[in-house]
Amino acid sequence: MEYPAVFLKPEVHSLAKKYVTPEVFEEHKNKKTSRGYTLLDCMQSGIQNLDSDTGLYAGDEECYTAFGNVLDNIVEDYHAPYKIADGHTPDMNPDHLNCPNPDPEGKYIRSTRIRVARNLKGYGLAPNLGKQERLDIERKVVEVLTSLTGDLAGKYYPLQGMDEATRQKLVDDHFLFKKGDRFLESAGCNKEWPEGRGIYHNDAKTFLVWINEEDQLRIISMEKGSDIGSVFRRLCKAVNEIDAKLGFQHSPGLGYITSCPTNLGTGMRASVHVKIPKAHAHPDFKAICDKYHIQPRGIHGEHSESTGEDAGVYDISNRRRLGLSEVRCVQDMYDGLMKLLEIEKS
Ligand code: ADP
Ligand code: CIR
Repeated sequence: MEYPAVFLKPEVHSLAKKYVTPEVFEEHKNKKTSRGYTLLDCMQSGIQNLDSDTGLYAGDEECYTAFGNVLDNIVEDYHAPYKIADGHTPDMNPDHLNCPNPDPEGKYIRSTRIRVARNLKGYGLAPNLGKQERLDIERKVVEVLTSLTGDLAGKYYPLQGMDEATRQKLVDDHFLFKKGDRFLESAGCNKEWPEGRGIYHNDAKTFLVWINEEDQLRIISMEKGSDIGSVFRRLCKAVNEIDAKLGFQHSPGLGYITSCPTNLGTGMRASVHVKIPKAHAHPDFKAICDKYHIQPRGIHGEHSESTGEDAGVYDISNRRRLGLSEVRCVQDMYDGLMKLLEIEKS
């Protein structure tokens, strides 16, 4: 096993390159997790995508501890100033949230969405799942989801066999994931696509669960408008019920375990689609986003741009996920959003 020579190219700036030096690689290259995953396997995404920021995915929970301090270093760098020894404490109690509707007249905010990433105990993570394991996970999760009642009651729609028009409409309407991008492809997350993948949702499409995408579960609560409290309350109820029945991979220092180290902790992204052309053009836009720990994206998913009738509409979400509670993640998004709205209005 050779150190990946492409990492020596000056344009590579990933965290994987930073922490897997040739010496570090030499020290850990022959180690394997009990599911057979190596450091080189974890690094494939960064090796095949030289523009990666992180450049590494975990194939199973053990990867986070199997290769000396490599993953700890990456996690602490990305999630600075958090230290794994500090410990991560979850809080999914919606009564602890203080987010009065930021836009009751609906002038700026189109929709609100909060998702968490979760993975089941006893299985590998997406990059290192075999076909049978993936199907087992799908079956178990669907069994639990179809037992939910009230506003969480819904149906499962497997990707396999879904007609193309239905699939495309679900993607265009912001409900469904696309096939994993080149980063996920090289990490191994797209194997045997679309088998074992699918989406569960209620009739109103306000509660959705993606199965076997980048993580085994992406649990999503969303609705039109800006009632963040309502969206969070529904999410908490769903996540707590699913957790009680299935059990999620979790560790005291890393929080909920996810395949991408950037999602560790809460696995949460709380976002609004909000029209803020003026705030976005403001010279301090980036500084404000950094100060309030929020991240802007285009509204068609990560790495998309806002154009046409969507010009000026941005996806604004929390940036921090580890070392703070789920409640605090939503609060981060809210506080940053309020600041951007203040600028937009002035
Ligand atoms: P994530 O990592 O949260 O799943 P993506 O950026 O890939 O993020 O988004 C997934 C899908 O969710 C996309 O179709 C995106 O448009 C949609 N989405 C994200 N936030 C919102 C929101 N606040 N309102 C409506 N749709 C949203
Ligand atoms: C990278 O390393 O740049 C990509 N793998 C993307 C990292 C962001 N995380 C994510 O989308 N889950």
